[in-house]
Amino acid sequence: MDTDFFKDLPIDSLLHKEELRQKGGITLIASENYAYPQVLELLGSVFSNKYAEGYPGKRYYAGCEWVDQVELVAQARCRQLFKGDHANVQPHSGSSANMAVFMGLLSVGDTIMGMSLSSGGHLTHGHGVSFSGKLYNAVSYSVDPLTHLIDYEALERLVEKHRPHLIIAGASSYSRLIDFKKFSEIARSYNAYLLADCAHTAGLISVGLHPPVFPYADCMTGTTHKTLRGPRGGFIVTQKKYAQQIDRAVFPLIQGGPFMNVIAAKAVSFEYALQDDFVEYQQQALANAQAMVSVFKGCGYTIVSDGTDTHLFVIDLRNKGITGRYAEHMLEKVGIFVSRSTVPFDTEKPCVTSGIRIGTLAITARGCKESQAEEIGSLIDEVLKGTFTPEHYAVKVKGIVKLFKDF
Ligand code: DSN
Repeated sequence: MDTDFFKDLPIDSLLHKEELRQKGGITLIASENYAYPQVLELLGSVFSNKYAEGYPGKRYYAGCEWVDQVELVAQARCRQLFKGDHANVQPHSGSSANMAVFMGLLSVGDTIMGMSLSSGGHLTHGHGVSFSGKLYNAVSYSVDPLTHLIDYEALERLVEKHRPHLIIAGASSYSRLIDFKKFSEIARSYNAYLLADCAHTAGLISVGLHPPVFPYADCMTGTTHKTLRGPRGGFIVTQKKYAQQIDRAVFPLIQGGPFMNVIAAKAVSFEYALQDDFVEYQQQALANAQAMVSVFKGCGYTIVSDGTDTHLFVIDLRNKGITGRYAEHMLEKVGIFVSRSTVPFDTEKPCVTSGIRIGTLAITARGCKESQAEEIGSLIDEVLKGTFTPEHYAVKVKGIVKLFKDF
């Protein structure tokens, strides 16, 4: 086959359609963002061709001179960003980063304690369908039933009862700040490790809009494709004393060859996050989320925890008589993309749910300010009321998107 002229027509056409979908719609999926152009370029670069099992200076392949330097730069920037002693930038995802921490610090069968899925936790925080619930004895803590906030006293009572070896502080759909200092005081009192899962909050933490992880946690995990606008991937930052255990857990215990193209792209996203103006992007994402929350409250929606301190929030739709799955579907039909989400103590199945999670990272990357965020909030309310046809609302979506920056 002549690779110069080969064009895979079905895939090429799907790529084109996906690009149109992303450009023509309003993405409010809290875990998605538009990667920087340099990130996309590096993902398709020759770094993708290189095998580099091992770590800089200790590889199992020849020809790693340049990728070694790439990884060292990525590690240094990651350490600087989160003020930790040691960084591992090889995890393929946030889930693998969490797995490496468990495998590095614990023995199979040990007790872990994380936030329950319906309160906002992640599958890897001990859910029964994930390795975390299958290999470890998982106990969950929930948020307070009235405030939907973490109740640190209740958490401590649970820790006292179950004596976990590791506590996870962090979430996928908890919209409030997490007090890592308080978590660490509890963890220290009961001789437990503290893992801060900052998959969603990494960018906010890096600019000081969220309380810091270090020196409180033993390990921090994160992802680069959400607040950091980098490639799809994970990373771990640890205190020095765990460096070797964590590195060995990532490779060779759970992963093989690192994705050097992704690591190069991670390095670029870390560098962007180290720039002075990165704080403005994070502040705008936060302001947009808060502006939308005000609109939804004005339209009679219930917001889990009554607001947000981050780029995301969850709407409890039970008083509107619709499920999260229905809302997600109605919005998708008009070109607005959100994800259904459980709400605290949800009685619906995780595939149905009683809520939707909304995040403002992607619209902020496209230049959206508070007034547009409010307009989008009002439009979502109209779509969910369903007075007019989806076509009617799709035209309104196009009108909003026309004012967005390209990406
Ligand atoms: N699935 C991601 C999210 O949507 O939050 C977390 O891994």
